[in-house]
Amino acid sequence: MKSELLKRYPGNPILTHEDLPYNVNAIYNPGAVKFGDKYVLVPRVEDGKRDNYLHVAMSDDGIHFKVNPEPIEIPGPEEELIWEKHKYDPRVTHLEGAYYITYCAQTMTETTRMGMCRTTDFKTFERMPFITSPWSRNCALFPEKIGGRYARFERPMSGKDAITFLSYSPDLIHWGDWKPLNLQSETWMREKWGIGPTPIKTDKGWLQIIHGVWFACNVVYRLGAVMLDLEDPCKVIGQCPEFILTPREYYERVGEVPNVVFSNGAILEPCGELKVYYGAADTCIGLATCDVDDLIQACLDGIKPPEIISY
Ligand code: M1P
Repeated sequence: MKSELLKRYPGNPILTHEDLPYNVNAIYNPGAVKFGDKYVLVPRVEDGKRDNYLHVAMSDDGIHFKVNPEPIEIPGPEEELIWEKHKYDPRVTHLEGAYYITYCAQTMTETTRMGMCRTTDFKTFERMPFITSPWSRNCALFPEKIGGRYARFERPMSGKDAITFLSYSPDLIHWGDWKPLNLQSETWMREKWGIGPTPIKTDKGWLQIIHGVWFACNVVYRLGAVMLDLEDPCKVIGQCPEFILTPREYYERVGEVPNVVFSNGAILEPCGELKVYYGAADTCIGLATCDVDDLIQACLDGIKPPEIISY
């Protein structure tokens, strides 16, 4: 590759703390989805106390967004709400006519598990049961059933066992039949990696954007991509060997957590343009795009089984 596949929107960052009418530390890591003719982002917003909330931001063109000043409310009983002092890293999936948001639900003492809610209008949100036990994060729901069951990816929080698993459910509540997703992770993503946005269906397979972490003297988060089998998404059919976006710009290098590009939201346009929304330095939101066919080809031309190491 001559350069990274994702190209930044020249007007980046597209959202910053200045886009909210009160004191906000950071706005970043948005889920993204098309809602009729509107573009919706669901960003993570850290207020002036560093408490984390999800908001809704809407746009007509996928570039200029207006953020609702009020955070998303997901009503529920007190014994459930104590599990989510903070909500962050949402993925939005359009599934069977509704929009599902999976998010990290974190207590005051930093125990994290996956929460989920459902909406049809991005105004009211219906709480669903927690869908993982504690210490799970990076959960993305597939936009359709696979083999008659709902499917998702998720990953334990960190450490050497931070392996991404695929699991299935008959009802979006009870999950099982876990299978590991094995990638070649020796180089730029050798420390750990995780699922990015909701998997994107293409006629050649599921396109999955991921983030990968390198740790030497400091941590660097980059973006990558893989192609997965349509019927068995644990089967990797190609992996782009190089990262597709790395922190280079000032707003990606400097911020709350320096040297981070992290994506949990992307939208594929009918013309084939892929819009990837990403958190930059855990501080603001950037947009980068590419032709989806170039990305798919880079995966299919890249690392293929059996070069992919199994656990
Ligand atoms: O600070 C970088 C990222 O760290 C976490 O990601 P992961 O769980 O994959 O290590 C998340 O807190 C994420 O929000 C953050 O951008």
